[in-house]
Amino acid sequence: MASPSISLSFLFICVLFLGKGVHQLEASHHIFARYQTSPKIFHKSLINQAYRTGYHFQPPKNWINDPNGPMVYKGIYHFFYQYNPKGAVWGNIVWGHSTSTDLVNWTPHKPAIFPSQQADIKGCWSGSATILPGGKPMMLYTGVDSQLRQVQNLAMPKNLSDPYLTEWIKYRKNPVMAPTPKNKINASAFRDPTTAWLGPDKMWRVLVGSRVNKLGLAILYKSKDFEHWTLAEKPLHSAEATGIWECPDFFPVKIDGNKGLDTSARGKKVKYVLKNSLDETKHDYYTIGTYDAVKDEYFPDKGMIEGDSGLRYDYGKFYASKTFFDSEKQRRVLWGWANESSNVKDDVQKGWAGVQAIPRNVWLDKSGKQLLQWPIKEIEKLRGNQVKWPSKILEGGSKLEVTGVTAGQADIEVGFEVSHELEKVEVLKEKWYNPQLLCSKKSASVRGGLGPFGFLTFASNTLSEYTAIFFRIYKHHKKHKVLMCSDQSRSSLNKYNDNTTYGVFVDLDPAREQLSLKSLIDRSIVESFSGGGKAVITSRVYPTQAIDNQIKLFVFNNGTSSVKITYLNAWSMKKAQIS
Ligand code: DQQ
Repeated sequence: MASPSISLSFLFICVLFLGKGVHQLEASHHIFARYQTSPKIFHKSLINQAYRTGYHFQPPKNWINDPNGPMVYKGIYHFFYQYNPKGAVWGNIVWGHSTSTDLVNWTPHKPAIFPSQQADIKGCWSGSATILPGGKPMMLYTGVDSQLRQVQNLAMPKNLSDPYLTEWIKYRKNPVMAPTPKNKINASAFRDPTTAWLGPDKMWRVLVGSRVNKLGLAILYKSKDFEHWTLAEKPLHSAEATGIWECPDFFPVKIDGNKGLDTSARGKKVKYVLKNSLDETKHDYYTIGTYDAVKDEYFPDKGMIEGDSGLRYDYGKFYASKTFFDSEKQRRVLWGWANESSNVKDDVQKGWAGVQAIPRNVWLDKSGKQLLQWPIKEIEKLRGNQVKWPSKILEGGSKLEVTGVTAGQADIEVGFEVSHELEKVEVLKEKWYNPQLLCSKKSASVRGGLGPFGFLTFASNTLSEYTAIFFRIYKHHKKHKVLMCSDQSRSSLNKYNDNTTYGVFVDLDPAREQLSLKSLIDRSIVESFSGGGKAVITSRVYPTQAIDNQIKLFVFNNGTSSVKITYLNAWSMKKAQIS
């Protein structure tokens, strides 16, 4: 029988030959030609808009997408992002740049990387930072060259004594990785280099996302000096029927505890995470597995699912994410882009599009079967007015308003106990195995045995609008299944938004543990964490009546059984200094 490495390299060579190497932009990078000019809107009117967020990262105006090259340098956090300086739609892409001392408040700088060489003249796309031994940061990023080929380039700070690193220079000999007739890499699907890591042979390794037909690939390159890169014999990993892998991310996690690890860390108590962003569905999925640093192969653990129905960081709007190791606080921090759900015309009119989700700590759950995520601790410094409820019963068919906090800009955490009512749960039928479908059919207004119960966020006075974040409990093969939903069917009376409802089954046992739910609410975004970070759903919503001080927040239970609220803490969230 052929060894796995031989069969994989054979597969790689075969699939490269099958690739067509078309030199054109892929469909997702749609250019809205008539919107590539700055909107004639004054900054002040931009800032006071109802949907502009108060504490989520966004620049003063225009379009943003993927997080790029996050890192910490001399105690300063750097955040770069895909930015269109000319409009509120995708195009003219440069690297915007901001710095921070706390990942909450940000100082904007001029764009760090913009088209200036033959190798990036048609766009400076996504990439990652690597801190070399000795502390020098290096950026590897995708350039779209004069022939519209995607190539990988190198940029470095001009002045290392400036902690804000406002000037960036490019390697004279860019590109450092390119599609050639010999390597047969698909020139329109070759992008988004990861943070590089050092192998046991002291060689750097980096992944670049790609595809051959529908086979997603993490192409591997190696280098001794970070300047000269050689294509490895085979990709680190590939998976059928996933389409192009954008923005791959590959990093080690400890099997015990929530401390982060440097990307080059190895050891017995270490597992690996490979995350890929699927262009076809705009979902970030990941697997957990082992990495053979000698053979340079990654093996997902048994039971891990590749592709769209696999594990996801977020089951809502969250894409092109990237982690970095925060050496100041020994944690791994995840950034992800939450695109708008409004239509292009509305985006152009408001003069901006896209926000970044609140950075999250990520670490391995003690089951070893999934990651956990939690908003970085620093965000709590924006907490203002607090409301605290004693434990209470929430009868079936009732709701309680959470007053005393700014409902449109808040942080709310609740614990629910349901063990006393578990005999009332409904049986999960086979046709409902798809959680997103189940959430959209059984919206918050559909009464169940146990659930729906949770929050009504962005609720209007008359409940003509609300975004419901809730649980429903089912019985399935003698076990319980906990469904978490973000129901957007009633989010806005404006029907021109994408009101997709999201859902996921959360690995919780309601017989033994309480069900926790936390939402970070911020004017047009709600990020909800259940089970201490086991499942996360981010939604973008644009109510027409529930805006500014008209927004209300409720805890509700629309099931026929009661649930017990064991604790409720809510805070108004202050505005962060961002733009
Ligand atoms: N966005 C970038 C690409 C990346 C895509 C272009 C993912 O580098 O593949 O703006 O959103």
